[in-house]
This record gives sequence, structure tokens and C-alpha cells, in this order.
Amino acid sequence: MLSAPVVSTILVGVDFGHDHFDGTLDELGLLAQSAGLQPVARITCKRKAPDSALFVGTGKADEIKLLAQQAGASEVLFDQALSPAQQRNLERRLEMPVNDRIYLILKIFAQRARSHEGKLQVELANLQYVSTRLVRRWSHLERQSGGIGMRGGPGEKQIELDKRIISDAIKRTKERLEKVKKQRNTQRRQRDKHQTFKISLVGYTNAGKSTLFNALVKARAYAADQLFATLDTTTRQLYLGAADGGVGRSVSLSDTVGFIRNLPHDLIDAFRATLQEAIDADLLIHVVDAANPEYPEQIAQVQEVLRQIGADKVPQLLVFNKFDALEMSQHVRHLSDSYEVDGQTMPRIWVSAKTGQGILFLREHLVKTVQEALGTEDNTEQDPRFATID
Ligand SMILES: Nc1nc2c(ncn2[C@@H]2O[C@H](COP(=O)(O)OP(=O)(O)OP(=O)(O)O)[C@@H](O)[C@H]2O)c(=O)[nH]1
Ligand SMILES: [Mg+2]
Repeated sequence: MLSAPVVSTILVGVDFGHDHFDGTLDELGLLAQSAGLQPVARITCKRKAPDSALFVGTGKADEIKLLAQQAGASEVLFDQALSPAQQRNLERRLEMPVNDRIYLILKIFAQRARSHEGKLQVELANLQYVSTRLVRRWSHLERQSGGIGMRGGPGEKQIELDKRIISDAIKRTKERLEKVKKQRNTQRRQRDKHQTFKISLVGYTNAGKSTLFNALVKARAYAADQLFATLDTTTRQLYLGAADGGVGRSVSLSDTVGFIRNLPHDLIDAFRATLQEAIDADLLIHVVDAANPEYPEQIAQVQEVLRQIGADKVPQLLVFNKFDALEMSQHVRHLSDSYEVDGQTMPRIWVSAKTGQGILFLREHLVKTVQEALGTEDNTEQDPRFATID
């Protein structure tokens, strides 16, 4: 079987002076690769404000076109969100498809979704994205057919038809999601009946959540050097045995979808049900890729998403992962210390989910945290949330 030809793409970043501007475009490059595209050139520029028609100036647009031709790129990707009009104008000027970061994220989610619920959530986010782009995409048809002041040309009819089809589809998808959500709630209520102490792994995409999940519960969640390897929430029992300083108890541990800066709002909304696990947790293990120099920014982005989904009040344990990949100079003296996030001091544990370093220590810490949270340090057996494994 012939595999599809790889699409070469050129990456564009525009610096408007915001502190989260990524001058390296590394993350956009990773996103492109995760979506199956091949970045072949990068270009950045500075502007005070986006040009309303083209996002960049005409000179820069022509420069991008030239660079794309030289590098053999057949598609352009912007790190910033483009308005539908800017996207359309750029496509005309550059004579090739132009997309943005939000489109990429949606594309990756669409490729990865496996569960029924995940697929429905991505479908809804896609439909919502498309519905906002519809009107202007068709506006040239409108002009061609009707002329100024005239209504009812084929372009407009087409828009009306498409709008109706899409809004019907959005309604149907929402109803189907609602049904799945009810089933999920029933499952959760059943779990709650057993009153298990709930822990959720959250963190920036690629931080190592699934690898840590596997190291802790010896399950086999999909871990890969891709952004958004995980889309569905997986929950397993985590046994905290006598070896961890506990008395043979189990808690529930959930692996969740990764966060990323400027996560499209439609996606956050669509994934709210999946992220419900995080909202309902008794403890969040916030996994951080300590080997990534961007980690402070990534921590801030995760906190932002947690705020948006209403999970910012859940106690957090920071786990600084990829200890094995740190430079010697970055090595710490103690695997357990604290770290300040938004003026709040949080406990921190250093681990390597890959080599297993610090995992035992993390388990011990979890036993302590769980016991303290339940206020039953001396006798955990009395609290039903610390259920015994039979
Ligand atoms: N060197 C090193 N690499 C690690 C460690 N933990 C995870 N990785 C690697 O980091 C990459 C991402 O790991 P995942 O566990 O898939 O990360 P994730 O946070 O679940 O990512 P998403 O599901 O995409 O959000 C993989 O290539 C892992 O092998 C670690 O302790 N050290
Ligand atoms: Mg994962």
C-alpha cells in the first residue's frame, strides 16, 4: 500500500510583544509533526498589531511566499489564531493552504480520538470551528451572484443551507454527548459509592503523565513522544501497599488529556466531561517536564486551564518528571521540596517515570498525603474512602 505523501509546511510566528511568544516555534513544529506534517522552514516577525486583512504586512506575506517556494513547502502554518478573513486573504495571496495552531490541534485530536465519547467531543469542536468560518468563506460567491444590495443569490442560499446542516449536526452531537455523559456519571456515582480517594494526573502535553501512570499502576496506557498522545481518561486502582508505608489500601488514579497553551475554547468545552475526573479529584498530581526549559510557562498554562474548568481549588502535588534528562548542574539535593505557583507553595517531588527513580518516594508521599487529607493518620482503616483491596 502506498502511504500518503508527506506535506511540507512552513512555520510562521508573529511577535506582538506578548511574553508567551515562542520565538523558536518548536512547539508548533512538534504539533505539525504530531499531525503528520513536515516542517521545512521557519520564519518570525514583529508587529505592533495584526493587520486586519492579512495578519502580517504585504511585504512579509510575499517573503513567506518566496521562502515557501524555496523550501518546497506546500502549506503555511501560523502559530497564532487567524480570523476566517485573514486566513482566506492569505490563501489567495500565497496561493496555498494557510492554517493556524487551532486547526492543527483540532486535526490532531480528530486523528487520535478513539472512544465514542472522545470522537463525539472532537466532532463537536470541529463543527463549532467550521460554523464560525462558514460565512466569510462563502462571501465571494455572495458577491458574484447577488451584487450589492441584492439578496438570495446561490452563494447566500448555500450558506443558509450549510448553516442549517451544521447547526443541526451540532445539536445532534450535543444530544449524543449528553447521553454518554449520563452513562459516565452513573459509572462515577458507582465509584463514589465505594468512596475511593481519587487522584488525577494533569499536566502539559508530553510531560510524561501516561508514562508515570504506567509506572505507578503497571497498566499500559499509550505513551509516545507526540503531543496529545492521550485523549481519553483512563482510570485504574492504585494499590498503595505496606512497602509504601501504607497498610494495603487502594485509591483511584486517572490519566487525562494533556493541556497546551491557547487550547481552543471549543475544545475545552468539548472536553469538559473528560476533564470532569480532574474536577472531581481529591488530589491532582500535576506532572511537569522538568527537562523542558519552558516548564514555568507550561505550569502557568496548566493552572489557567484548571481555573477554566473549575479545578483550581483541588489540592495539588507537583511532580517534576524526566529527572534523568536533567543536566548535572540542575540536579537537586532532595527529591522532595516545594515550589511556588501563583504565590502558593506546593509540595514537589522529583522523579523519572522512565527509569523509576523517585517513584517509591512518590508512593510514600502519596500514602502520607492521602492519610493527611483524610485526617486519619493513625488509623486509615476507619475511612471508607481508603478502601481495602480484597
Ligand atoms: N527522559 C525521559 N523521558 C520521559 C520520561 N517520562 C516520559 N518520557 C517521555 O516523554 C514522552 C511523553 O510521554 P507521555 O507519557 O506520552 O506524556 P503525556 O504527558 O502522557 O503526553 P500526552 O498524553 O500527549 O499529553 C515520551 O516519549 C516518553 O518516553 C522520563 O522520566 N524521562
Ligand atoms: Mg498521555
